[in-house]
Amino acid sequence: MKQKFDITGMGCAACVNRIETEVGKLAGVGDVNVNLLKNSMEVEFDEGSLTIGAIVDCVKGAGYGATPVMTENLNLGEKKNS
Ligand SMILES: [Cu+2]
Repeated sequence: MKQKFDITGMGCAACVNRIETEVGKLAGVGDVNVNLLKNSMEVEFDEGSLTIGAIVDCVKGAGYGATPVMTENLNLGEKKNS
């Protein structure tokens, strides 16, 4: 599956490299894409061998913050009053 994360604490391209390297080491990760300008990360991984929480922990271990972004596939059940 593909999951997007909001990343905090990045300051330069070295931060991007560091996160991509660390997350890329996780078993089950297929592709990691970090965007410095958008402060976001997209990870493609095998949900059978890795959890979103483990990815968040990995980013935190590297010294940054990560929050999973809900995609349009996930209905949070929020309704707007009209
Ligand atoms: Cu940096």
